[in-house]
Amino acid sequence: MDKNNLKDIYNAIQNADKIGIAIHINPDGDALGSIIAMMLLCKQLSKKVVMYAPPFDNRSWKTFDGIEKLAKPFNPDDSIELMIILDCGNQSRVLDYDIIRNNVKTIINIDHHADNNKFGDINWTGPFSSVGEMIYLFLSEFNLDLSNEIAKALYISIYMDTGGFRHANTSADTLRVTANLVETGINSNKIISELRNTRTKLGIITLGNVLLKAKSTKDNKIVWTTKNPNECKSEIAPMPILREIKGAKIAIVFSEEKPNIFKISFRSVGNANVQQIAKHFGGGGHLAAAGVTIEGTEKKVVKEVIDYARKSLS
Ligand SMILES: [Mn+2]
Repeated sequence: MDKNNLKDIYNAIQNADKIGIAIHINPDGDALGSIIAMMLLCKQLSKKVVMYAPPFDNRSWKTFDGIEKLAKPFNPDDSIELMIILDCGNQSRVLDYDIIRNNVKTIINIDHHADNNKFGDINWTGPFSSVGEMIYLFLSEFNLDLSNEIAKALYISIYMDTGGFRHANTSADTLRVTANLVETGINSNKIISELRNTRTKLGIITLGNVLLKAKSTKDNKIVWTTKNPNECKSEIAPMPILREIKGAKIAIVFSEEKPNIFKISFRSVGNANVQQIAKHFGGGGHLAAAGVTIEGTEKKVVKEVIDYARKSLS
């Protein structure tokens, strides 16, 4: 780990009076946990902080209740000197990036996506499980206080981005960091329960319908399913179940969010590189988790993507 970047980040924070923190569009658990932890850290250092998040639906993030009111889209009138952008592999992930760039002197990019393009003035990127894990390392490097609130936010970051410590990005270091978080006295069992036990009966039925549509290649190495626009409105996640099909190397969910607009999620089970598949179609992400949005009929989109995924495995 290059500790120079950490020192640069720490100094930039210390030298700024008013700091903005931004996360990606459609924020996930890592983005939300990270922004809260970073906000609390900056406050510890007596900074004025403004959180920026694109408008998002907080239904799946009850545990972050209120953040959608605290965080707002960027406003140049806020006179931010330093913007810390979390969990974004490139500028297109950041709402109003160009306006931010034109109005903020220094941009810090803290991220763990393998394809991060180092868009910041100061960049700290690397193969960490989550930005939450990175913020923990930052905090411990400068002996900042690990409050229960910060520990809880970081725990959620790591838990969500490692799929509950199941994905290949769960390193020994990740678990050591997590152990330190749990040691603060946070109730990890309760946190997990709040995160996971949130299904509705209708959600379960919709999930069942989506799973009924599951298909696979003959060898089961590629498995996929589709969600129609109506099913996309329901908060269901077929991926974790789909990827558990025995022999699966790549799992794909085609979500038709609007007619003929497919948001496609790829997950690798093992060492298949799905980032490269997403990239081929103009998307991006991690080696093991990537995505892209494509326009076209279901038949055409599914065929093109599955054909290419098949080629990538051969
Ligand atoms: Mn992340």
